[in-house]
Amino acid sequence: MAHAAIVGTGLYTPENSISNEELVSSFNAYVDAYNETHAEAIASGGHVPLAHSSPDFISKASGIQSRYVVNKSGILDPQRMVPSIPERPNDAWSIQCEMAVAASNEALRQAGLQASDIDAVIVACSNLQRAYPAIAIEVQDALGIQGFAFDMNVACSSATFGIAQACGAIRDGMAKRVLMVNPEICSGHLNFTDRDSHFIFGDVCTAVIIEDASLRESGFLVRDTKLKTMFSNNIRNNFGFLNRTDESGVGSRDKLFIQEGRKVFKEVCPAVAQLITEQLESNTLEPAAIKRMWLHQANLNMNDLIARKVLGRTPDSTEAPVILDEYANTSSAGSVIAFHKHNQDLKTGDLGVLCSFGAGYSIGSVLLEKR
Ligand code: CO8
Repeated sequence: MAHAAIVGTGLYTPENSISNEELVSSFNAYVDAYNETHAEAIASGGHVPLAHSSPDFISKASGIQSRYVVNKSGILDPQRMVPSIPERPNDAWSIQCEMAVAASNEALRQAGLQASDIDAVIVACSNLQRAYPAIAIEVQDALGIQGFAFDMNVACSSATFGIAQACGAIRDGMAKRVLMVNPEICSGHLNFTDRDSHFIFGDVCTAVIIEDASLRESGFLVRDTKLKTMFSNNIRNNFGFLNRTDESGVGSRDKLFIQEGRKVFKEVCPAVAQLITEQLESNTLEPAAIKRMWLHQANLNMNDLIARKVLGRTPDSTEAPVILDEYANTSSAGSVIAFHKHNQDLKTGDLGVLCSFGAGYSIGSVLLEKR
């Protein structure tokens, strides 16, 4: 059976970045306007006043300093608080396709491949802009790729689960090379008027090319993949095609991202550390054998805790690189950005773990060996 290797990665970063200060300033203007509009109801106890957000809280609680977004003006307009992304005609590339093509072209260049060398495309991300036709089939067409394509969604774990599916397709002989892309437009599903979560997410796209390992000696061999899911309502998004069929007036907030952040933190960290530890044990590896952990980028304190639990000591910044300070949580793309930016110094035989975790709950861990 064929083994698979990662032979190229690509990253598309939107031009616009929003600092914590900019985000909080527009949020607080929204809060002031809301409280003024509802002053009478607030005074009579009929309305709870909204509280200001704070850049200090955001950086301390999450490690996030800024985020890239597809559209900045709509998010920062206190009257709007929603990105402005005009719908495109059906004969134009969708925005997710456009981001995917940009990231994929970099991955193809890095791998020294042409689009015609790819046999399958997987678009794996937490928010797909339409039900069908699949964004992956649009990307396949835009790049001129033969073979087959499909979309999949495992929220923050979409990329690691996507890599596992690509490895499976290669092992089964369905493809020699798979392009796996993560166009994440998290700002479209984020409630920018919600103090608890308005700072969490950013937009980006990553691409990974997974190839039959017998085709070259370089890249990162996929030594093992381990996937796990456990049902939880603590991270949830109820947006869907049945929304229009309910006329009971259930609040629109519920149709965006919601979470119990504290519970997520408490429940997910030990589960991730356990899964990675089990993966190392089943591969007869000591934690000390791991040179790098490219972890999901949701929260700096979470990553510190997971890395400490796995390694049994505090990791240095090169062992568990951080990109969420600049990018925020980009859902499935986060660990791939960390991998893309921080793998060039590894030497032949070095081992690393690419690991994601998030809604579901879902956890995906890919054990990689530099060739
Ligand atoms: N400014 C100032 N104060 C604030 C703010 C704010 N913005 N927000 C909350 N506070 C206050 C609270 O009111 C609270 O005050 P008090 O103690 O007086 O009650 C205090 O700060 C502490 O609040 P929390 O307990 O909520 O704060 P935490 O320390 O827990 O930090 C975090 C909040 C950062 C959210 C943290 O809990 C966390 O990161 N948890 C893990 C979250 C996580 O990893 N989630 C993964 C979700 S992503 C995923 O799976 C993919 C989803 C698909 C993407 C969808 C795109 C939109």
